[in-house]
Amino acid sequence: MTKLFSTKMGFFAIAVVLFWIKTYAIYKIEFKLGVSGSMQEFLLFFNPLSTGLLFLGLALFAKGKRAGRRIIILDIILAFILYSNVVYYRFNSDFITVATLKSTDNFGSLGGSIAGLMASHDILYLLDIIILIVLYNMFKSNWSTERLQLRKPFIVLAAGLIAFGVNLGLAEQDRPQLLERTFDRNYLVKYLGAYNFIIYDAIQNFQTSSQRVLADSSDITEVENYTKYKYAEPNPELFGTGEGKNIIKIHLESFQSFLIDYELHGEEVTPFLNSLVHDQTQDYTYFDNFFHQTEQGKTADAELTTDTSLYGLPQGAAFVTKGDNTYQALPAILDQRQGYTSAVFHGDGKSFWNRDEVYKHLGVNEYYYDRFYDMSEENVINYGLKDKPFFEESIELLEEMDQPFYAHMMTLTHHHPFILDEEDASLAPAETGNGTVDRYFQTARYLDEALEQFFTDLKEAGLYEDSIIMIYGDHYGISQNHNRAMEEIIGEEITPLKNAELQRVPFMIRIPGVEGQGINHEFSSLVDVMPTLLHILGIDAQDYILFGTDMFSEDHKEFVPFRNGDFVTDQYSFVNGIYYDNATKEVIEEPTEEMLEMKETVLHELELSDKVLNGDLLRFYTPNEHWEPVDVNDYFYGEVNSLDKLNK
Ligand code: GP9
Ligand code: MN
Repeated sequence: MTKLFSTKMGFFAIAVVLFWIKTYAIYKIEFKLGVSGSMQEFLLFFNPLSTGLLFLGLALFAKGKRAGRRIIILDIILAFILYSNVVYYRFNSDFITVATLKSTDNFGSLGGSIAGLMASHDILYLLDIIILIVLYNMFKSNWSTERLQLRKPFIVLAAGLIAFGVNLGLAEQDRPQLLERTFDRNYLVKYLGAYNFIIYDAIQNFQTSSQRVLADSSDITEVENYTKYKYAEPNPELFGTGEGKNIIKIHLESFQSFLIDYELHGEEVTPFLNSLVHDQTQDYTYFDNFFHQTEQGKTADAELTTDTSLYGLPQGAAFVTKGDNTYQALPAILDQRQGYTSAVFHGDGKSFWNRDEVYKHLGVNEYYYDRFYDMSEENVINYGLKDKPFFEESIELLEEMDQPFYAHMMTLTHHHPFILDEEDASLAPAETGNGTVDRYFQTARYLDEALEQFFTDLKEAGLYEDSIIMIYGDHYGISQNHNRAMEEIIGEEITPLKNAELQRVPFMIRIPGVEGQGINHEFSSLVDVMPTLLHILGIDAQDYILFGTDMFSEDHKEFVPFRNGDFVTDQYSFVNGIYYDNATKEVIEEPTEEMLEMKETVLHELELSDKVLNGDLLRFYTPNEHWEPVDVNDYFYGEVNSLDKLNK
């Protein structure tokens, strides 16, 4: 033993092992990372190793005893960083990011109670450093004053890089596109570790800031000219009909329109939703040519687009990479113009898709996430809370809200890989032999049942009759990887055009006191939701930078850009560089001038939307005299605080 400690490399090895054990212990004790499966468990254990080798290894370049001292100093710095996260997490259930450091309120909200967040057992987190200091003092006299042979520190760093490479490779295998799409800070920490997350976050922040710095106030003019030109006048019959009404916006996870009226084993899959579509007495208008436009940000893109009428980005989720931007979103506008209180309800962790940060920028007043719900084992499946308990428990929260409210209910169970507990399945799976596709119908049925119950509860609570009810599907659930099975389901070959057609998601709306139109065939999309709703509430959409247009307007523009530049119109579609006739499904060999122009318009529109997000251009724009920039310090999402408010 003495011999081992007495060498510098021995001391270094002990420092790495202690660092490794401590970091892993802190992960297990302090953070709720949602680790499931042996691979994730292994990666959680494995990920501190590369950090230990790479960072502590830097000290090995120093001469003599100094190397030992540097190991200790670096270890203290790493410990300080991790411990700051521990304290922050105890209050915020989230990790520190550059964005949170920039917004002082995140620390202000600790209310000087950092000391209160420290626990007596925390002293144990210093144990490794104390051990190192003791060992250093015992053995430093044995160390030569020379530098190590240069090869040794390089070998250590190379080993650190290899460990990191293996870590990243396995993480990407378990969670493809982890770095590209980000998902959740919890995921990055779980897979790559708290330290690598900091580096990742810093790089991402740097990229975002540099794009932002290059933009200036003249850039918004081009965008404003375009959106003002595209703007569609409100439909006078509907303008203002919903003013001051509560709005209940229901997000149907992964729900594609082909499910509507689909029959499996001779049964309707979603009888309740079908009844809203077909029963004229229920006063719904169902848009059967409505499309999603999401990309990698999936749910987050759908949320962004419906609340801001901007497109998601071609890569990553704007909710994450542009979470710190200025937005002029529905929740803030409705609050400022008509005194609405907004809330999002979702049975998943609060930081997924960076919601706990970006919602502040959208002006969301209340955010009810997993901690507000009973997350006991029988209530949870897949990503989080099952839809039935989700809706059941949300009613109580809804009843307590100040009115008028804008409530966004986000379902979750009908999400890939579409799993249900046996007792929740009331429909047998399909029989294509492709598990994902076969189960898709079962979770859709479960969602349909949950929704039906929710409507009954809303009626009982007196919240249904006089509320605007808006229902939309966020994006596809069945990707092109399942084309073979899907062909069996729809009884048709899935051509590129058919695949574009399958990107239809439902959109339906009921305005109290206004007769529903039944089925409306207008070609429309997520980007149109915000201007439509603004007009229903009697707020002219013209002042705002919105890429969509009012779906009820005579001038509504019937083209739907997809995020990759493809698009569909009411007459023809452009997919993978080819124009198709919607009616005949034939390729259009010689596209007209108008068709070619439409392609340019779509690309231009997407480019302008990207400019808004990348340059954070809305910070330069004042829509009208009603607009007050959102101050993120006015918003706080936490169990304690919000429950207190509720109790009051
Ligand atoms: C996660 C949930 C699903 O909270 O909203 O997101 P998705 O994977 O659909 O983007
Ligand atoms: Mn989704």
